[in-house]
Amino acid sequence: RSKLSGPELLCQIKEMVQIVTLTPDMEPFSALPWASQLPPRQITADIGPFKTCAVVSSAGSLKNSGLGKEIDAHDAVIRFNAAPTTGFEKDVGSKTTLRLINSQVMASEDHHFLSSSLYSAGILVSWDPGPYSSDLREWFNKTDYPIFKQYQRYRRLHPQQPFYILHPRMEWQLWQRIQDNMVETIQKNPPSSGLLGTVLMMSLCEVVHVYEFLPSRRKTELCHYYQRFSDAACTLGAYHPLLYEKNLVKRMNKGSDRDIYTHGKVTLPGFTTFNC
Ligand code: NCC
Repeated sequence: RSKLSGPELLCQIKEMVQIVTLTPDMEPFSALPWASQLPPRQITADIGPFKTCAVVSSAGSLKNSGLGKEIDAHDAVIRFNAAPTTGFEKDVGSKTTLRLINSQVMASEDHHFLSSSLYSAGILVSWDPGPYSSDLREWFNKTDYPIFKQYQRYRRLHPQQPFYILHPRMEWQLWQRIQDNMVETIQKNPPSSGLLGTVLMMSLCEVVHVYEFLPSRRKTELCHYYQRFSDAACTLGAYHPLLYEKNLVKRMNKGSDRDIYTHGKVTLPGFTTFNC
């Protein structure tokens, strides 16, 4: 199989990965009393389009980056899971337009998802590793973590905050792009929140700058910029096909290698800005 060029890869992702969020009319949710808590419209119909967007990975290499001002200068900023801004503004900025969270964060006791103010800024988007079939009924009967129970609780406590759930098909369509562009057979585990959020932003923005997903010269074994825990698997991946995700993003990068080295910065074009 021949290796696709950057533009070909961008087209594959644009055409083969659908950004879909759950809506109240979808089965089996439509039959459930809490379906009305789901946003009636697709996230892509409600939000944006934005001119410039920043994707802020949670990598330890953001520490001492001084990228805060540059990140905040974007029209929209997406952050992940429990990544804070308070106390880290100089390096990661303070603007949070969207926060993409995995279902583990919603369910685990130590994140205090229902009560922590960390989650009250911006628009929430959540996801849970669904079955490869992407069948909603099958997923509903066997989620990885209790995403729906926690969603209902959160919505009751914060009814005004927009909160979307990604259709699990997106995970697997994106996973398929990774697999089809790699020689090795990769594990059937969904892509990381970082890559899911990057593709989500490509559908909402004209230009997407991704920070410290491809590590800069500050590359470190420190897992997160906000924690003292070290593990190289955070950057290279264990459960998620992270190394392969990064390889793909590197190939799609429109910016310079210098930007990666100094800023950990990748530039990706929004889906509306190119034709296939
Ligand atoms: O660590 P996590 O991700 O929250 O990081 C968000 C995204 O930033 C990118 N990243 C992070 C650290 C690093 N050194 N390099 C990076 O490139 C990745 O793209 C990552 O997705 C997740 O993807 O949801 C993940 O979540 C954590 C964990 O569930 C949450 O942080 C909540 O504590 C997972 N860790 C564990 O399960 C122990 C992690 O594997 C993936």
